[in-house]
Amino acid sequence: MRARLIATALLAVAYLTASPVLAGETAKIDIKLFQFKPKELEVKKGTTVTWTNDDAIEHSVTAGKPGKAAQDFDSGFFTKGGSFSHTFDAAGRFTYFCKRHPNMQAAVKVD
Ligand SMILES: [Cu+2]
Repeated sequence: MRARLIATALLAVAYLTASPVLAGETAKIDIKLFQFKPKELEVKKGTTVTWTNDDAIEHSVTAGKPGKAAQDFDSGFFTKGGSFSHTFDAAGRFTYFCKRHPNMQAAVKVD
């Protein structure tokens, strides 16, 4: 009985000290016909946004603006069916673009 109590206590400690998995919200952006849809997305802090490429051509999801990439995130090129995710932990408006098609520009606004 005592051993069982100790085992239970150890399990509880292991559970409590494990890194917490925060259930953040998720949102999706489609890349279709050389456009990010929606072009302007508003999310709460902590949201994980996933971009999925529906075009049979490679695109990237790169933070910043053409000629002035930011360091926040860069998916590299990925093609049809591929996806990329980024979690927005800070508030602000984050612009991004495709490195191959500079006219593809959009933004995520984080509240
Ligand atoms: Cu592109």
